[in-house]
Amino acid sequence: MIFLEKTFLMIKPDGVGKKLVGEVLGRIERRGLVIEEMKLMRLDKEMAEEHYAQHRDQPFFDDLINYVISGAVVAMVVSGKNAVSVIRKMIGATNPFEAEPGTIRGDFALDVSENIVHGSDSAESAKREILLFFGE
Ligand code: D4T
Repeated sequence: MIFLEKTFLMIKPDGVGKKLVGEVLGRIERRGLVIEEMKLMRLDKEMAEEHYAQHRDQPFFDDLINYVISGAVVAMVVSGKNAVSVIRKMIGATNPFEAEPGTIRGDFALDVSENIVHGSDSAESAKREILLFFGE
């Protein structure tokens, strides 16, 4: 089934710090997806905890929050055919050791906590994350 859908993508502080914003945007555009909304911003602790609420009980939660508030991020809404799963495939596996070459993490990351980008894992997550970041 083909769904025309929206997803949320965030270039994390290490992606911005490594000057990979243009690289990530280029991949999204060349794939034929559309950047609907985008902003460079800094997350505060409250927003970061809300975004990662499902991981609240994980041992890596505090490190994850401190990392994601440590620098600027680029938040965006991306649309296109099956945008949620297409973006997840373009990002690659959470563990960069398992991310295939050709994926963003497979090409640019070697650390499970600092892994360049976040993409919504389902249409429901996308809706929640777009509401949190863009209020719509
Ligand atoms: P995000 O949500 O950032 O796109 O990553 P994933 O969707 O690919 O992975 P996730 O939700 O399972 O993990 C969220 C976030 O936590 C970091 N993390 C994860 C970590 O620091 N240590 C770990 O052991 C795991 C599993 C990385 C991504």
